[in-house]
Amino acid sequence: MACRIGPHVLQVGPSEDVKLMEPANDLLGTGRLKQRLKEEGYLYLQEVLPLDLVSAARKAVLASLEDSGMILEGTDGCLNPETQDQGAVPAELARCPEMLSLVESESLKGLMAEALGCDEFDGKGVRTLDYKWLRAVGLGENSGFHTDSVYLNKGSRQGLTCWIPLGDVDFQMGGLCVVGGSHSAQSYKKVRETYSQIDVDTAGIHGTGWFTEDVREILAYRCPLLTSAFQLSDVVIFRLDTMHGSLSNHSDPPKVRLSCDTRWYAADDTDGVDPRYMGEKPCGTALWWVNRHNKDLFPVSMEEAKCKWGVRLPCTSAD
Ligand SMILES: O=C(O)CCC(=O)C(=O)O
Repeated sequence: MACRIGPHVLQVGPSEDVKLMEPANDLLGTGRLKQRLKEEGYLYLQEVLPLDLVSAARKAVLASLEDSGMILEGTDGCLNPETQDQGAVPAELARCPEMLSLVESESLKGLMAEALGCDEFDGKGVRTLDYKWLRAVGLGENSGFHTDSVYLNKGSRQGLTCWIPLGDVDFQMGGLCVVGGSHSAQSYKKVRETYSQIDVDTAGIHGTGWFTEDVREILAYRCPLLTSAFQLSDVVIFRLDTMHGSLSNHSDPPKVRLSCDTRWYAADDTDGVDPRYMGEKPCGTALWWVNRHNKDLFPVSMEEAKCKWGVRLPCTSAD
């Protein structure tokens, strides 16, 4: 079995560079999810969301993308080859009624309360950011490797991301890929102490905020890349300091990969949540986002920053 990350083809298997995520369903209801997160940096939970809610959210998003011309009508997500900007989704779509019914559902709140180690596994124990990161990933696209802390650094560091595939996502379509143990491995210590502490708004670094798009650089840290073929109603929950990215979408025929990243905190976390993502129309890191390639405002490159931090591996020299 093979997958792609950028230009690189990688094999998936127990003794390959990319391995399969270990489901944690056996721990549900035992009060041990938080401990597993601490040990592994992620939780893969299969078929835990109500199917009707995920299907309705997928349907609503697809209908909107059909209207916008990104998707061909009646094809369950086949990309329109004539659309240039394949990944663009309007921010409001992430908060349409069908999406909110899913991403703010009681079942998801209960799950996140359990993952955060709240006393009661219900919605009262948790807070979620109002902003939702809905992704429509087009052909050839993927997310580079990063920790979510760099985008969420103005709130508690104990928050969690819950990644929700809005549809089945196989290795060709390319889903989430976490770097197992990156939240605690010695090899990532310096990265955690430097890169993961920045805030993209204020770090002065141009580009995407991704640590690297080059999977070879990640492999050099000797932590396993973990992914799965995901199914509608699965989730992956991970820490703000867990390095992750995604496999490239090389589906054939080309289909959109839909997913939504949601962020969660314990309601009694006194460090609070990042205020940039709260409210009716949260600005998030929009100021950085629109100017992120402006080198007058953000003069430093990620490669220069990595050299300064002493985390640039010899194998990543220009080639
Ligand atoms: O879905 C992706 O491509 C990346 C997801 C991600 O970066 C996240 O959930 O924080």
